This record gives sequence, structure tokens and C-alpha cells, in this order.
Amino acid sequence: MTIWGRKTSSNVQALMWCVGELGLAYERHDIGHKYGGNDTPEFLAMNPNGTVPVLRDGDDEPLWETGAILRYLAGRYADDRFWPQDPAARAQVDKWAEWSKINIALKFTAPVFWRVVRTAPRDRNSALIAEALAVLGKYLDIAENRLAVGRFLCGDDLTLADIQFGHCLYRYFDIAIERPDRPALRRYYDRLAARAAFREHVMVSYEDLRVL
Ligand SMILES: N[C@@H](CCC(=O)N[C@@H](CS)C(=O)NCC(=O)O)C(=O)O
Repeated sequence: MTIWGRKTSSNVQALMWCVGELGLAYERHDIGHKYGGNDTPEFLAMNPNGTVPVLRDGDDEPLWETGAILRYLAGRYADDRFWPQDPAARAQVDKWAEWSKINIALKFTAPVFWRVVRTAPRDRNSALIAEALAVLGKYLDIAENRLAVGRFLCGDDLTLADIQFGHCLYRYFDIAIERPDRPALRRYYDRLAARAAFREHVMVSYEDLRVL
């Protein structure tokens, strides 16, 4: 399979972590941000949004939207623990995956990460960052309660929900922000950081993105 997207993109990181966990062979091209290449007619023909990641599996039509790509990979290549076959069991995993995309990824990346790392120090608005962290914190508290009773978001096994949730945590724990004590979340993050695929694809330097 071929993947287009720079490894500093959080969405590419989610996808690559999944690919790594599933042990799939791939070829990845650096596209987006400093590499450009996402505004060419060829790229826009694959993804009219001009965003990464894009995945093409064999001769299939290219896929975009990270959530859709993850579900495709899980449906085609994962075992029942990662992405249950039974629709009711799968919906429970999907519920947490969707929740993570909407309430963690979207409420962390632009509102917090961009304002801390992708904004020059002189332009940084600490009130807005604090406000965004308070919104995010409400959802991290839900995750904290959940993770206090299970090793992963949906029980004892890593599932697709953990990919959508956990890929934000390297940056969350690494950037210069106030972090309330959430011991179960921290233990969960340490558990993820012990996984080779997470270290390779998610714990990636974001210095390229920093605005000075
Ligand atoms: N909803 C899309 C969002 C894709 C997106 O916004 N990707 C960002 C990187 S995380 C992008 O392409 N940015 C432009 C660039 O890298 O040049 C998804 O989940 O895949």
C-alpha cells in the first residue's frame, strides 16, 4: 500500500501507528507542510481537500479521512480484538474511536498544540490556551475514569479506539502546558510508549512545525 503524508502530521501518525500495529507493508511519501506536493493536480485528483494522509491499497480508489482509513485497515487486516466482527461489539469500539476524534484530537491539535507550538511566543495567547485546556480536560477526565478500570479504552486489548485517542498523547505530555494529575491516563500513555509502533510513528519530533 502507498501512503502520502509527512510523518509530523498527527493524522498521518495515527494512520502509521495503525499500520505498524497491524504489521502491514507500505511505502510512504513525505507530502504536506514543508514538503508541499499536496496542491498538485495529481494529488488533488486523489484528495480534493489537499490534506494528508491519503492511502491507496493496491489498485483501489484512494482513501482520505483518517477515521475512514483506519476503519478500512481494521476491517480488512485486523483481528477481532482490535476491530470486532460483531456489529454490536464493533460499535462499542467505534463509539470510543469517534469520541476520541471529535473530543480529543480536534480539541487538542488546533486549539492547544497549534497555539503552543505553531504560534510564535510573542503571539501566544495564554488565556485562549487555558480555555482550550479546560475544554479538553473535561474529556480527559472521562478518559481518566475509563482508564482507571481497564488497560486500554475498550478493555484489556489495544483497539482502533486507542489509535484515535492515544496518538495525541505524545504531544499532550511533551509540550509546555499545565497538566493536572491524571494517574491512569499517565500509566496508559507509558503503556503506549512501550510499544514499538507507537515510538516509531507517534513519538516523532515536532520541531519542524515550531514557529519561533
Ligand atoms: N479530517 C482530515 C484532516 C486532514 C488534515 O487536516 N491533515 C493535515 C495534517 S494533520 C494537513 O493535511 N495539513 C496540510 C499540510 O500538511 O500541508 C483527516 O482526519 O484526515
